[in-house]
Amino acid sequence: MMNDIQNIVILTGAGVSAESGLATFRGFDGLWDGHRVEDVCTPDAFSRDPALVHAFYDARREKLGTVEPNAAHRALARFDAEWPGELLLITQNVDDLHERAGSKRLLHMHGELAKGWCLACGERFGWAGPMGVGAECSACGTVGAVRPDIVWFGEMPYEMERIDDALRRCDLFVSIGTSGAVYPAAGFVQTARYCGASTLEINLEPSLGSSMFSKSRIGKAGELVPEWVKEMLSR
Ligand code: BJW
Repeated sequence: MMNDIQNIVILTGAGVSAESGLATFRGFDGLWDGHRVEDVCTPDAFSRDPALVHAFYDARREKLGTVEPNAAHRALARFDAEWPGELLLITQNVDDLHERAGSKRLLHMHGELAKGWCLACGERFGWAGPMGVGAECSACGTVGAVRPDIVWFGEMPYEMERIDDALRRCDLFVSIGTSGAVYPAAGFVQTARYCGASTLEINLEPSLGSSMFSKSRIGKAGELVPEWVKEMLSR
């Protein structure tokens, strides 16, 4: 690996939270088990059956209150605190385990379970507990127009300009715990590579885009991420 690495972009997916007890999407016993993705994760699905979609996210928000950050989240937070160069941690996860571990240079490209978005006034705000179809907007007071602040299929992920800029400027791109099945995140490795960055994948198994990474470490994030952070901070 290059010795002149300064700017780093890290992408995380559901695999980084698996050892905390949160289900991944596409694994055995995955999150959509029992739900077809088009029944819960699209704007059309929400228009068709808001109660079903709210129930799916309310259950996940409730589960979030019972789990804790794991060794991978903690190591990435330590890395954030100690890495002297530029760093951007992009998570596809809608849980709050990175921030609870202490990560600061973080963005949630697919939204957050702990936020609501009012379709009547456009405001986004923190949300704790169940949302349900009768939720009232804390900004405009409209009842029944609040949806989870989650990026569904067909919607534009958040902060794409900032992400693209960071990918083009980074010296190292690291992907952790993601299957590479969902775009645009699955294409970040190509952008970073094209712009000259080294690329590293850390995953339980080779992802769909594994061949695009210059290096790959296969195993549990809770073991491999603390090792990688230790190596990087002792360079
Ligand atoms: C471990 C581990 C351990 C387990 N340690 N590892 C045709 C071709 C190409 C693209 C498209 C297409 N048709 C439509 C599209 C676009 C579409 C898309 O990608 N569809 C695919 C199905 C093909 N994408 C979109 O619609 C996106 N928007 C968009 O493209 O806008 C237009 C645009 C244009 C130009 C620029 C930019 C944008 C929006 C995507 C929204 C995704 N939303 C979801 C659900 C909402 C959030 C939620 O409910 O939580 O986000 S989908 C779901 O997948 C969720 C995740 O964030 C995302 C990624 O999943 P992830 O994290 O990779 O989880 P898994 O389960 O797949 O993988 C876990 C991995 O961890 C596995 O590999 C395990 O092995 C590993 N693992 N334990 C280490 N202990």
